[in-house]
Amino acid sequence: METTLIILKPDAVQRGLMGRIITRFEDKGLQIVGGKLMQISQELAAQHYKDHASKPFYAGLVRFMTSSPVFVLAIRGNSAISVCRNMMGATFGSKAASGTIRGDFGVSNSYNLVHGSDSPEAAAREISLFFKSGEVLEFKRAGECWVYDLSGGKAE
Ligand code: IDP
Ligand code: MG
Repeated sequence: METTLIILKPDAVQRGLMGRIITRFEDKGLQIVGGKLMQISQELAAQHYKDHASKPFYAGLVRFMTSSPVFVLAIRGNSAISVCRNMMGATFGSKAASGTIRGDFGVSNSYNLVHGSDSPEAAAREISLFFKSGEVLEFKRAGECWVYDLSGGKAE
């Protein structure tokens, strides 16, 4: 099982798309194990996007991400990191395939609705940036045995 950090970016919150995007992750069988509406500070944006600091789009990206509230989620599931990245689609809304979140809800290259961790290391780092200890929960879902084949003792 993996847990990944998903951010519904300011455009998703302002456009009233939070529910529809979260529903996609729930429909897939992924488990929401943390969530909150928050305003990202300059410092947090800089830490989160530190690998992009030298990119030409960095200043605009930080301005965008701090411009209005975001909804952050911790999402758990089998291969959750790659499953969520595939559901998000390519970075640019104009290039993202139909059927993906970015492909279905936008055409902008920078206002692309969602962030998702891209590796287990990034997921661990980003979850600890956005959630305090105790805010990401561990709980049994009633329907877990119909989301996964648990007959062999692990989730298949
Ligand atoms: P990702 O979000 O698909 O992982 P990254 O390359 O990590 O894409 O870029 C982080 C974010 O920076 C993107 O989601 C997008 O909002 C923004 N971004 C990336 N490349 C560009 C660009 O060329 N122009 C404008 N914004 C960009
Ligand atoms: Mg990235």
